[in-house]
Amino acid sequence: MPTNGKNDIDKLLNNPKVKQLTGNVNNELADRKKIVLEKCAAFSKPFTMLKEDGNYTLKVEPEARKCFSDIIDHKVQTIVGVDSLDPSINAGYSKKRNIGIVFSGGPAPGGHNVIAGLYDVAKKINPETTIYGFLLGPDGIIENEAVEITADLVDSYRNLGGFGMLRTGRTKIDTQKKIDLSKETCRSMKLDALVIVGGDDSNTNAAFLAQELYKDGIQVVGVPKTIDGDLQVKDATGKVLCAISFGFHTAARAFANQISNLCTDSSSDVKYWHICKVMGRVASHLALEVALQTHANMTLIGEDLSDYVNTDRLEKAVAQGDIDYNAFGMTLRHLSRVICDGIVRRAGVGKNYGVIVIPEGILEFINEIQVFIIKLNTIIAEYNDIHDSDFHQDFLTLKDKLEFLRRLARRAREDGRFSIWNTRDDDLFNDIPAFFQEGLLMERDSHGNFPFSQVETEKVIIGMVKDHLNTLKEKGAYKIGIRRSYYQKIMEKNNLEPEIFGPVLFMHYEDPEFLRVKKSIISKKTLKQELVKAGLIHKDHEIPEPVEAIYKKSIPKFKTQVHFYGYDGRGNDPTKFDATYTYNLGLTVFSLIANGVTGKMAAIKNLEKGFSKWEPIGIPITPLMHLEERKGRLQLVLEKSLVDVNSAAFKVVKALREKWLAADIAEDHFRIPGPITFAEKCEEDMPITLMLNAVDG
Ligand code: FBP
Repeated sequence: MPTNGKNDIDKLLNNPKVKQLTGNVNNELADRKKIVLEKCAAFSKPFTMLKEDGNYTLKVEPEARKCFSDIIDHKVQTIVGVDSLDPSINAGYSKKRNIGIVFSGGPAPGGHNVIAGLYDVAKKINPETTIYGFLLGPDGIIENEAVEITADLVDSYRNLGGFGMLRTGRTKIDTQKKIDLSKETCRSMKLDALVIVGGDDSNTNAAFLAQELYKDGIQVVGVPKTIDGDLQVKDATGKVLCAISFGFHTAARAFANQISNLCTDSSSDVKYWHICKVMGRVASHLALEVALQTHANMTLIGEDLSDYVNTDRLEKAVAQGDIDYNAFGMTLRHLSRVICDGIVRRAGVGKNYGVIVIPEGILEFINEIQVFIIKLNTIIAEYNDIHDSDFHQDFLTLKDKLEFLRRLARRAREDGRFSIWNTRDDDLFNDIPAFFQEGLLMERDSHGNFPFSQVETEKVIIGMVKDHLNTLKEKGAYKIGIRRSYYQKIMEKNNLEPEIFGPVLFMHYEDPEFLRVKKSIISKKTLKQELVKAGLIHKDHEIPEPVEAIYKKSIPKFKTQVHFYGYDGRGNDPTKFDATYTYNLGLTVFSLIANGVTGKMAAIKNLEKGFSKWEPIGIPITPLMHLEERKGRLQLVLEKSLVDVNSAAFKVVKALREKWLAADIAEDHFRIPGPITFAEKCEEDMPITLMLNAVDG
């Protein structure tokens, strides 16, 4: 009987087992959503109050005082739990509210739990309170696009990664028109409070909106989000208020897992160098944490490079009674030499493989590139201002952009006062590869940030590394070390005397472990010359096969695999640390709102000391602001926290750098971080960076 194909497939698809196997939600995910997270001690009480904390010193930038007159003098406040409130206070605390929340900037694991925490407590205090979620980031506020957040919506995203519930965007509310439209939205929705979940730029935006909406009585509270980990808050004396933004731990763990797998693969297959670029637009916190999690062979840290001083150059200049400013900070060329040195040394002990971690924002710390970035930022911003147009629309191709720059260089030649782009800049810029020129000229985001994630940083660096390795190879300085026992075995098997050939072939034949072919032997021809010179073969004879085989084994091939870790880790479900942190941030947000706060960032103090010591606080944003060059102009922004080269975490990585490079006969020292799990006991329950920085002495 002929089978009815459609009926068969329908039957198969309706089979309960097939349905379960092909459903969107697996059991583990379903369980994850149901996990109830611990609350900080302050939230175990029915209500909260705020206590001013006078232990912190905040230094105010005079310009900020002018811009934020109503909120600039706010202080750090600690949230304390209380059993009851005075009825007059309770009326305000527990009133029905409309609260809007928005995600801003790149996604970060844990964002949904901020909403879950806020929703749970707000509804508990007053079930008539409504939480609205603005869609697609700040555009949702400007264009009044919002959804009401319901219990079902919260439950379907609890403990899950991404910002899928509301999605996100990078628009900056920076013009009077956008500010007016945002105010209009808040007023028409009768919002009591607006919550901005974002990084340094978005919290900067939150402060400006807090001031703008102050007279309307609409509160604005920020939440520290960014996988980059560069939103950390210390007071003027260095006391930590917020050790890390949420999302950092998860992203770092996700990157570390992948990179650790590469460590395993590369030390098994022993033929590739894996080049891993990891996100972090400017700061290298993620790379530093990945180094601690994986012990990859080499990890570059941007902040370390700018701290670099070429002492040889400096001493030479000092001896001549001069100062060599080029001795400060690392150049691309020097960086490529440092990488080559590690590769060559590992090859010398037979390890022609390994893993290198490169932070996405590394170029920001290389002087010559930084100069280009600043100059081009200014040029593009000025062009847009003067012409009331868009540089990238007006100059579509790289050729057009280069021609525009050439015209600027010509202008500089004719007009001495015009110095932003001179002939030297133009010549240097024309020396770099086209793909990199294109990268440096890429469109900045609405905050004026350079789009590092879109530039093939690793390609630039590895291109230079490859070139230099080729030079070293030609000079005979890049060779794979041959295990002494292997050499002896091959020679003896072929009835050749290892002790006779050894001193002719190798430079330090006395080395008990690894033998390096002499520098002068860089081809079959030079190999034969050495053998003939030593009288081991006649010039008309062939090189003995095993000798040639040993020589061939010493020739390195630098084979690379390039990886980018960013968006993948950013989309991971949160670690228990991030899930708990963000849920408590949501509770903190409500507490700040219910206690009448505006212009503050919700934060958890003592993150680095473990959950039992976590303390929810409100940090005033405006006293943290400083003036920074953006889009060619000085603007008030929250300062990005870079890796502190004097921190314990960095010092530890620096001290263990040589060990992890493992350019010796020992095994590699790779560390397997283990899977990200919600289980009670996991290997480490917070970023290693935080734990190290909290270690005394
Ligand atoms: P946020 O600071 O907005 O959280 O974003 C950080 C980040 O993930 C960087 O690490 C990366 O450089 C950038 O976003 C990528 O931007 P985009 O998502 O626009 O490609």
